Amino acid sequence: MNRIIQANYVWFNGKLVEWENAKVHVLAQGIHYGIGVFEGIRGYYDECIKIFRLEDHMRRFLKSAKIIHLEIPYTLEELINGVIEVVKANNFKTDIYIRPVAFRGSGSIGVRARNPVEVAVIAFEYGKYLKPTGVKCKISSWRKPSADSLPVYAKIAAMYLLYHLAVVEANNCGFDEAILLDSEGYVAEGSGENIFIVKDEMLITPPTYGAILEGITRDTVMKVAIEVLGMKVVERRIKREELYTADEAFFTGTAAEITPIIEVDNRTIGNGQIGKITSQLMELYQKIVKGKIEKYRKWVTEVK
Ligand code: PY5
Repeated sequence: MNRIIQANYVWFNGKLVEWENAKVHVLAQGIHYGIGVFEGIRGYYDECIKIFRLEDHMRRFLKSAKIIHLEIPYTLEELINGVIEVVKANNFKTDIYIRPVAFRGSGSIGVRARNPVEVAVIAFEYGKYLKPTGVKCKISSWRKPSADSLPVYAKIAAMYLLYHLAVVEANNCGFDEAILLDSEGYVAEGSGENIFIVKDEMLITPPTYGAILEGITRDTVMKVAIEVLGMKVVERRIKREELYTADEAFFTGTAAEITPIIEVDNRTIGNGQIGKITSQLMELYQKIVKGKIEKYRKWVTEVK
């Protein structure tokens, strides 16, 4: 999990620079106050790199930036081309992760200052994020703030201190991952994933009007469950007890893909193995991200 990340080139403020030269001044507001936004995108190597839902991620990137007043000096098209350019330049031959990031740089000091915005796209070789055989989770003592405390819809850098605290707490207690409740005590999401439970063959996930990031993998899974598996999918609040007693539970996220949850707060979920529906969705997801299912090929950008 704590691998050293490296590649040859980074797309930095509109052009390719060598990895070693993609540097930022220590006065950057992004460092001091977390004034920044980012994305996480996966590219799968299957004869060429296939980027999953690139446009959707870059649209969310621009929306997150708009919400926090970050003026990104590039269009959607330029950003998409930047991603493709850096992926091509690095000539990857394995699965990759792509991290677009934008933040306020250096210049002035203080939260009032609106220093120039810096934009980068970092791409690197990457494997699994969480154990695909299933994770043991702890309900965090840190709660996801409500929508009037921080913009929960935006993928903002500052929010990730919360997730860092939650996951470090979980790890220190011997768990693989944290699950955060919202300010009212309902299940919100993982430290970098949305969450689903299966109950009576039905898929249930917290609603987007709640305190969650509107995940792109979440959207993928909901569509696939309805359109391919013919399942009923319900967006509603989930009580902590419902999670403990679910038939199956899993996380969704770009990095986590679909990760089975096999234990929460020392309660075994289902029979402690990967559930039937979870495993069907995992299998379908791996085909979809590689463009193997015609209906969803529109989500895949091939980089040649
Ligand atoms: N919720 C949170 C808090 C997230 O950070 C993420 C993505 C998701 C949900 C899932 O969103 P999506 O399906 O659109 O990816 N997390 C990042 C990722 O690349 C990693 C952050 C460390 O998966």
